[in-house]
Amino acid sequence: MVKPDGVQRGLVGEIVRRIEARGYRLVGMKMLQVSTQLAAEHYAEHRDQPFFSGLVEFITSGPVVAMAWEGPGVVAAVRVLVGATDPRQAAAGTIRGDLGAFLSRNLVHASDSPPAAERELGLWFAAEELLDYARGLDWWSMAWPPAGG
Ligand code: FUP
Repeated sequence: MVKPDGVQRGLVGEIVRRIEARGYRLVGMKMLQVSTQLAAEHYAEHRDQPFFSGLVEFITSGPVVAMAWEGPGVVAAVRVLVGATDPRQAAAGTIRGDLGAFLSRNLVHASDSPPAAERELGLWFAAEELLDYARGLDWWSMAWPPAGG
């Protein structure tokens, strides 16, 4: 997801480009104004944290762009592309390391495990909003990897 700071800063295209260029397939995408209820469900694991109310306030402060990406190893690979939670600690070359500002304005959210991705896709998308299709590119970028690759 591109968070409100990414939308406000005009970085939606740059963020999509980086994941797309990595070879993964975009299978769902929408812009929405997040409700307090969806924000609270999404961040349920942080409910008892002191930063929870600020997190909900931020994520509901303006439109976000929610995305679903598909391909082998996509969850772990996108976490690598995104970088460490705090942009000041994130490696150069990552989305947060190159473009992020600070911890509570870190541009993007990415699911941290396949089960989390399943849960979050269920929260953010209706089944019919996730598309099943193939691209010619997939043979080169993500399907049939060579042994060990
Ligand atoms: P990440 O999975 O990298 O997005 O990070 P977390 O799920 O651990 O945290 C979710 C969001 O909470 C972060 F994007 C930023 C915010 N956060 C704070 O504002 N303060 C903290 O101390 C930790 C996280």
